[in-house]
Amino acid sequence: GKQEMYDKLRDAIVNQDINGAGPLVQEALDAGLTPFEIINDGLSVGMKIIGDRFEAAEVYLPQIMMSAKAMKAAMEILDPILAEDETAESVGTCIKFVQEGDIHDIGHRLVATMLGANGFTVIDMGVDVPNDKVIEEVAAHKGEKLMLSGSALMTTSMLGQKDVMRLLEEEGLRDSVKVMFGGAPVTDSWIKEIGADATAENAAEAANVALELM
Ligand code: HCB
Repeated sequence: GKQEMYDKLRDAIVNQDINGAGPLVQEALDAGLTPFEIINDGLSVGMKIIGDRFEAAEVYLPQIMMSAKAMKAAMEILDPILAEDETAESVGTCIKFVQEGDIHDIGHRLVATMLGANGFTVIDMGVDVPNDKVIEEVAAHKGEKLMLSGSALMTTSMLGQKDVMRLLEEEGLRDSVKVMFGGAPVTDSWIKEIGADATAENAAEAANVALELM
């Protein structure tokens, strides 16, 4: 059944099955699972487990990197399918980036994929993006239905989010854009403190929150 397939997908990430992840995703699609189910109930569960094990010092960086590669291989199958699903009419533009000093891009990519699949036109600025570049991009899209989604996975890089908010105010851009920040260290109280609009626990929730904000 479905749960069995979810477990296999989860294990492909946990067990760093770089060669097997892609074919397994194809098998899941052929069995009728949706890309959303594959990501939310399978792959992401595996990534969460590997993250927790890393924090408990049960696995080390090389293993994490292999899990990340397996995740990438899986998403290479899903990304084009999710892109096809995009509705003709865009619900808004989303500028998506990872904070300067931070190269963690797995969650960032998942959120970008989900937003794209939910009708957003996503501008993916990638990782390690300096704040002045982010502000420039926001300014370039002023007047559009606009959303900014930033990720930070480290407590250090998260501090840069506060600066983004300050710069938006200074440049008179705050009212032109909705701001959603995420990443493991980001909390509701942090969002309140820096004056952003929202956060989300995972990619599926991020899409819902983003749609509500628009
Ligand atoms: Co990295 N790393 N890492 N790492 N890494 C973390 C983040 C630590 C927490 C692990 C730890 O030490 N406990 C830690 C940060 C400590 C801290 O500051 N509190 C850390 C560190 C320190 C480092 C290095 C410095 C190396 C080291 O340990 N010495 C180095 C940093 C390099 C740099 O950025 N300059 C480093 C490197 C790596 C890699 C390369 C091995 C690998 C990244 C591979 C890649 O991304 N391509 C990696 C990984 C994988 C992790 C952990 C294990 C998992 C992160 C992850 O991918 N999670 C992580 C531990 C952890 O987080 N538990 C560890 C899975 C995704 C799906 O979740 O939270 O990213 P997510 O995203 C979610 C969610 O947050 C939300 O939706 C996403 C999808 O569901 N979301 C948003 C995310 N962005 C959003 C934006 C929105 O608008 C809304 C929602």
